[in-house]
Amino acid sequence: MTHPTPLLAQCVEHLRPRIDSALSQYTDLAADCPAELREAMRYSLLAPGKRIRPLLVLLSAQACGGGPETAMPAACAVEMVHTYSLIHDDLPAMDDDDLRRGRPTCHKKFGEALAILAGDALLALGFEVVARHIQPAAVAARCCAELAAAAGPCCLVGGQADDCLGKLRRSDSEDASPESGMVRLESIHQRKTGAMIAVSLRLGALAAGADAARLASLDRFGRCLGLAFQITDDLLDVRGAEAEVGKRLGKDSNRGKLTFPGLLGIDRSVRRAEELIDEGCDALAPLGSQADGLKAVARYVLERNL
Ligand code: GRG
Repeated sequence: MTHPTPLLAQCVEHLRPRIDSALSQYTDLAADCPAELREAMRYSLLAPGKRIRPLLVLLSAQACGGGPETAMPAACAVEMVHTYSLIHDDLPAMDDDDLRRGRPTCHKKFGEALAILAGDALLALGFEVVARHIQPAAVAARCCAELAAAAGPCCLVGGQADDCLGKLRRSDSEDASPESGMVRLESIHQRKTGAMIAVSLRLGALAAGADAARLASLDRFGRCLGLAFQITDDLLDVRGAEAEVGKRLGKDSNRGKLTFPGLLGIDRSVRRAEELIDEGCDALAPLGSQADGLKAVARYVLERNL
């Protein structure tokens, strides 16, 4: 595995266990929740994910002068919504995957019905956590609205729908120019992957009371990071080590999906991801050294091998 930069290692060592402990507390549900449902939710949520999105929430709050505790409910909510999307994406009706976060997928372990319900429950719980625990109430309402938009029909679910409807097939672009293939690919991924990364940054900033100028810098950073994240995900799909990545690889290229390496080749995809990370880090300049944690995550995204 690539060793993270020392700065990232410090942030992660300090923050990741706190995120995991808060996720565990929020899913330590009352007796009214059926035990099997609780187990399926916690199995997927507490599995060893990278926690990139909650780290972005907390580091974005830090970049805007806020402490981790103010933004922790938003960090957990984003991870719950992300985990719901992974559980549903793995279902037989979607990507039909057996392995996730190095373990059997939720439906392989608990059956399809419980996996669907565990995803539904995590989605609802994420919004409850923001609505109840982000202060003041007006900020909580804004965070709920922004998270709903990022997870909803015009972003995450819409991008997934386009993907399921075959809009990411290579054959669709064979007659078209590589440029139009890139536009389509970037549009789907901006919604499917980018929106949840962008909203993670916005929620951290909102919880810390950031002004419009800081939000705008974080939006520019988020757009670059989201796309670079997807390019590295595509690169891992073609050249990663399955045991390290913890999910089935080669599936996108094998299923004829349009991918960045498929369109640009491996070397140009790597260069494009590097350019995006440089551009994203430049956008953080107005936030000064308080944004160093975010820059470290950006470098990690570039170098990640899981
Ligand atoms: C089912 C509504 C719905 C959406 C599914 C998340 C998703 C949309 C699809 C997953 C497949 C995929 C290729 C997504 C793009 C990149 C991505 C989101 C990877 C998974 O996120 P990581 O790498 O995973 O941050 P961990 O496990 O570390 O959290």
